[in-house]
Amino acid sequence: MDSDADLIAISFFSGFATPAYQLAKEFRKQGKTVVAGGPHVTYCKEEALLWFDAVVTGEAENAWPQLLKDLAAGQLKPVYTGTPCDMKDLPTPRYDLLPNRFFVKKVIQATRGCPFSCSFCTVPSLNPGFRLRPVQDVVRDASYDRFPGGGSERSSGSGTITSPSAAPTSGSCYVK
Ligand code: B12
Ligand code: SF4
Repeated sequence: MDSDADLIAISFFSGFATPAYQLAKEFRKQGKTVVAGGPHVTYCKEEALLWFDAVVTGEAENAWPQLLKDLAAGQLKPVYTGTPCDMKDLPTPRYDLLPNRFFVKKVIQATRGCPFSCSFCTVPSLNPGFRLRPVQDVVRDASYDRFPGGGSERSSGSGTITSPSAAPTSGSCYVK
């Protein structure tokens, strides 16, 4: 809980909503501005707003810069509505910032969305359409090796693999 951050941003699945709300409460007690995004917040924003200063629904890429500008101007709004983003030129994540307790640090995103529409699944509405990142961007992310100590984090190549020709499966399409 010790942090000198100006802004605390939390991402969580529905199953972790209760501990995420408790975290938000503790950070707000310290006077921090606390915001959230992700699947649960997207579908339960009124509930989340009881605990957070602001929520971002949908995809963050198009909404996050405005949130930061508003925060800097002291004009944070309660809700920012993200829209499906262009998958070209997404920056490489700062994998090196993840703490060592992460089992696999280098999780690489190649596609977003899904060509299917299973009724129970968050993906068709949270990440509409089926979008691919340019191959060179994915290769750039895969080549990231700026880990502390100079070594390259070896990952088992986990990722979400979906293609228009794949058969729908129950649950998220995750292949290791
Ligand atoms: C990869 C993945 C995993 C991997 C994670 C590997 C890792 N090291 O990170 C593994 C296999 C471990 C996993 C496990 C589980 N998963 Co999972 N997983 C996914 C998957 C396929 C991709 C998530 C991802 O990283 N996407 C890439 C990022 C960039 O996209 P994103 O998360 O959508 O985030 C965007 C927005 O949501 C938003 N956003 C998200 N967070 C935040 C935070 C802030 C502050 C802001 C502003 C915006 C924001 O901006 C982002 C960029 O646009 C999704 C399905 C999907 N295709 O989205 C399911 C999904 C997230 N998983 C889900 C579930 C249920 C689980 C499990 C609980 C399953 C289980 N019963 O065990 C476990 C929980 C494990 C745990 N302890 O946390 C559900 C969550 C549903 C819900 N209502 O919350 C999803 C949505 C699948 C589904 N369709 O139902 N998962
Ligand atoms: S469960 Fe799998 S196949 Fe069905 S919509 Fe979700 S990601 Fe696509």
